[in-house]
Amino acid sequence: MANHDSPVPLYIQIKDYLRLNIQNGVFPVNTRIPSERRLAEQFGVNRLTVSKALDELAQEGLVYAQVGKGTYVAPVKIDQTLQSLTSFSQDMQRRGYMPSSRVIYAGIDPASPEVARALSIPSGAEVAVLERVRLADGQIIALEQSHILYAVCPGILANHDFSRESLYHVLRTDYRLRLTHAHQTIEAQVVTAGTYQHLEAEPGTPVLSITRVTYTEDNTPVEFVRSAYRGDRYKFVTMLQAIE
Ligand code: 16G
Repeated sequence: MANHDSPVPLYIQIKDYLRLNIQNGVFPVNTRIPSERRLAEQFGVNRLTVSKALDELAQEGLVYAQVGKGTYVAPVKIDQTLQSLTSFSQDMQRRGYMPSSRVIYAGIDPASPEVARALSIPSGAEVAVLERVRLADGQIIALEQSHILYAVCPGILANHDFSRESLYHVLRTDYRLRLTHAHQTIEAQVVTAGTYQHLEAEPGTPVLSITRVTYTEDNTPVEFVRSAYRGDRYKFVTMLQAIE
């Protein structure tokens, strides 16, 4: 039952109750939460109040509605935790810079054993390889070599100009891939002479080497990226939250 005398609005009380139960695992990921009608009865409120609570939880990415079936608990969103899964273009735009790219290589190649392992495909399977120098306001920030599972994006290199277009935008809009999470490692490294040349940086300058495997909603690895960010021009910022 909701506390009708509390200064906390009823829909917030319902939101808090649902959020707590989602966080505690009482309502596990991808299971249905009680119906609007049940919640309205349980809290002694009208269905509009419950519906407002559910709408807001959906906007916050905690639940999603399945038409005709009900409301389900959403998988944990990366951006609710520590970092968001952003593309270079989004990342730069958010920081107020104009992103651009120079394409160094674009081709459909057989996957090397390392790439094949990362993407869980057989060695030699086709991957679209895209190597780009990434710039912000005309300044070189990084060199990136992406390997994308070609089976999920046939024709991608022939139909797009990645010196202008965002890879994630194309994967999301043209190929309808829902890129939801990624596994990323970052380490400080001295890189090859060729990489320094592309970065137009003095050999020995600190570089952040990043590898990322990006997954779609159903956990399919679709992208394996190796990148080198100029340590003097780029830093990673992470928000940390106490575990209660
Ligand atoms: C980011 C990603 C990279 C992705 C690229 C797409 C890291 C370390 N890497 O740079 O995996 O391929 O964005 O950028 O953050 P785009 O959509 O702007 O082409």
